[in-house]
Amino acid sequence: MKPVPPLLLSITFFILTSSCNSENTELQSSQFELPDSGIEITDAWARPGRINGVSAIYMNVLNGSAEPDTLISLSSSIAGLVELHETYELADDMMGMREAENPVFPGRGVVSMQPGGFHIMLMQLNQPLNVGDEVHLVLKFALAGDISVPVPVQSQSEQN
Ligand SMILES: [Cu+2]
Repeated sequence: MKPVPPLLLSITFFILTSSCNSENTELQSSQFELPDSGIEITDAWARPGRINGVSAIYMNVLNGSAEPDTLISLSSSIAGLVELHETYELADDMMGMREAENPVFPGRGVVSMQPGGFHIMLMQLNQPLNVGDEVHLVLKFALAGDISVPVPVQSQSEQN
């Protein structure tokens, strides 16, 4: 992975610290209705972004299979680079982010991507993302295969 330019980091610090929710990246599966098998995505949304800039996608990933599944790759036609990121605490309440080292989704479990936790990072946007637009994202899992998700662009204030 190439070094992240400082501008990107400063934007992201703003994004990540604007809502801190880092505790519930992995939720009790009893709060969700798991599919009988395979992976289901719910409540996906993307932040607005500028051309050549960055955005982030949040969602719940429900794994209905008894087996853990691994995310192999991510792609979207609107971004040059798409990565699964995790956030971590730097010094003095600053949050950093990095590519998730071990993108495993537990069997019969839910991983909730939310601001301040896991997120799907869109970089090198080739078009602006405005509220009301839709992003098409493809997640490739080792077991579940390709999952194509339409992701609405929303403002943070729509999320409650
Ligand atoms: Cu990120």
